Amino acid sequence: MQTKLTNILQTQFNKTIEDCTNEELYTGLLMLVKNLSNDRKPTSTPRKLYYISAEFLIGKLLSNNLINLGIYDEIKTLLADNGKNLSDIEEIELEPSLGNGGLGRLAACFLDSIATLNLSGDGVGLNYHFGLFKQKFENHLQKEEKNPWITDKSWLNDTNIGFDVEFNGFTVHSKLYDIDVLGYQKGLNKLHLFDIDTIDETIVNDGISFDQKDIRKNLTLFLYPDDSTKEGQMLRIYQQYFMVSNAAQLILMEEKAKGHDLHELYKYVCIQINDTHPSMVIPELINRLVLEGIDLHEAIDIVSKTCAYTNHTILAEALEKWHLEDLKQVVPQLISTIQELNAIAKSRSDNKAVQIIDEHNLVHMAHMDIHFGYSINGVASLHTEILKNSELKAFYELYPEKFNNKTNGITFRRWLLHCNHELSQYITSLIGDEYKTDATKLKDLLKFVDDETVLNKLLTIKQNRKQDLCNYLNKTMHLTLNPNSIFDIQIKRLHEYKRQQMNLLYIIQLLQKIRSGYVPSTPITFIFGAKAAPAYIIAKDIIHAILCLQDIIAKDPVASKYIQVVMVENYNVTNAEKLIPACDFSEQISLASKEASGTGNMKFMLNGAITIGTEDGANVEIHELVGDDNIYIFGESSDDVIAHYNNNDYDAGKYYNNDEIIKNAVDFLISEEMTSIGQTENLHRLHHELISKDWFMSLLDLKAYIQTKDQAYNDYEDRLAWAKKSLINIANAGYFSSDRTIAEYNNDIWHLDK
Ligand code: 6GP
Repeated sequence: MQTKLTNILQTQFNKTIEDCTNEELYTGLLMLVKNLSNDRKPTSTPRKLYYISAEFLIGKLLSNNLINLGIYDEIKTLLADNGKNLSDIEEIELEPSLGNGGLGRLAACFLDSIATLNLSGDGVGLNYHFGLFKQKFENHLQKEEKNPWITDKSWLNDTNIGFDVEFNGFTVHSKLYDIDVLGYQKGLNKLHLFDIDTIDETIVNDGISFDQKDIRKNLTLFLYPDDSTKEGQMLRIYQQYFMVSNAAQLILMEEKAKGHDLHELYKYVCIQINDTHPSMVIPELINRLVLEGIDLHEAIDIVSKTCAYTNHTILAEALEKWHLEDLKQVVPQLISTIQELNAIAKSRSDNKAVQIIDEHNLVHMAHMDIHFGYSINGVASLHTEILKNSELKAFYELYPEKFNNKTNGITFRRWLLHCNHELSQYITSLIGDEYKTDATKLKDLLKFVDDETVLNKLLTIKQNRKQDLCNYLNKTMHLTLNPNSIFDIQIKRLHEYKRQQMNLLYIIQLLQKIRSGYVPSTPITFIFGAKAAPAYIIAKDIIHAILCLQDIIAKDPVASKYIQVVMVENYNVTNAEKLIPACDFSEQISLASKEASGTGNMKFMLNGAITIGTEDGANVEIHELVGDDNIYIFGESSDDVIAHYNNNDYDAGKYYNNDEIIKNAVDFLISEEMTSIGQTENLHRLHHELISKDWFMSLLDLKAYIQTKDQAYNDYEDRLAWAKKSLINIANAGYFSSDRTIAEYNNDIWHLDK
């Protein structure tokens, strides 16, 4: 490798490693990786998967590519020998923010595992120039800015591929950029990101606002532009159609090049529809097959045997429904096909719950996927059960054989090998490195469950990561944290169902307790990281309240000795990689039934944090794996919660009025102390929301949450007992490898290798 790298640097910059700047070294390493991936054999299986997704939250790629090529240690040492530091070089790379959260990060983990299992499967998505947005805090409020990431030298490879995509009255020509997806030790697939040349980055003026009308200029500027307005919604339809029309054309182009008979497309191709954003691929592909001379009903049959759908949420607002009229305005060519699909659906069932076009002329995208796809899966066992028994019950009755569960997973390359080298090396020293390709081998760690040397070493490693995090936050955000405090972390998108507000209320009641004389045994640092959707008002109010509380506690001479609140700015994959290994307490406190799976919970567990959570999503499976003693579970069950919704009997006011602790904590939001540094309007709105509506029932579980947390902090004091819990969590995390998840997708849905 040394010669390869020095040659590149010599030709590019006429410099040695030692003389290069970090920027030059980054460029050199980028070129080295691209050369090595050119030498790798592209993955090939009899069938090929196209994973279409509006989001791919890939994170920085340099280190992961070095790991997957097996040259990470060598390069790190080589650089160190020349006075250079690989982590400084990593900082040069900009993180693309091509996703919101779980769904997008999952897609990225999946691509890594698909390649690693040597399965042929490419991602298809869009090349958003400014991603989601960059979050800034100003006056305790979230501000959004554009988040440019495309630089001259990047992982994007130009291709000469492009397609005409037709909209109502005009046509755009796409341009495809590819990113190589390198599997661990073997495997090479592609992430295809479509764009158009006519995008005008200069039309973005204030923050993330721009003129939404000229599609040619704005189509791929941002991921999910604000859809609280009509124009925003229309733009989203344009984006979705652009994505799937390109996908369909790419698939047909590749299939024809391979000489396959399009009548048998389903034998060679499988399309995974990642939530409903790509659902229009169904009518689009049908139309294109018809253009190829295939009869409409045969085309429908072919596509139905090719497409499979994954559902990632039961939140009604996320189950997309587009007005037929709006679709007609953007893509009139799909309308008659959608109407035909609707007619077929009606002929299969007269149950209103399963129709595609409802009486308000809304097109239910998920319904189209279920009728005209051959598989539908949820992402954790509880979630799949809820789909079958309540949300999609009518569909389950119609097509029981289509439903299956695929519990999510994470790639251990990024979430252990890369983000916690010391832990991964230590595990290797204990059980060998088979766990890197067969994660279930982590179970061998259980042999050491009573070994004090091992337990102490785990505590030391955790302490080292906490120190690393302190250094990182100090350097990047000028925050000062106490490395000897408990790190209690909640990082995820901001949403009321995830209940950051309940965590906030816990901290407030603790502050009030400290003010009346209570002294915690060990100081606690409460860390949050979360972006709120720009148009989601209450979510932004919650961020505002957290930031105000952060200030109030920091200024309190007594409380600040024991507690600190830190809200990390611009939470993203890069800082998740620093936060997760440093965590003691992983907050997974969604209202039971609402979190489809969660994947952060798995990353924390793998890095030895202990979960405090509700019986929701994959927490249920974590609980089963580690047992009652190694997780803190609290709160009402999903059945009870679903019953509250059905009976409409949850009354937040009752909880507020009947409990002093709850009342005092909630009222603190509108106290003089808060409103003197924060915005009265926002704080009152949040207060009012909590006591009069509280749609996601944070007051319901607050008391149980307080009790459980207090118990957990108490248990933390016995350091060896805590380390044992930590070891048991790591040892049982193997199930959550995305290699396992992908093997299941392949065995049950894709069948790529046969
Ligand atoms: C998320 C779910 O909220 C999360 O529970 C799950 O782990 C993740 O998907 C991956 O399956 N959903 C989304 O991010 C989303 O946008 C439409 O759903």
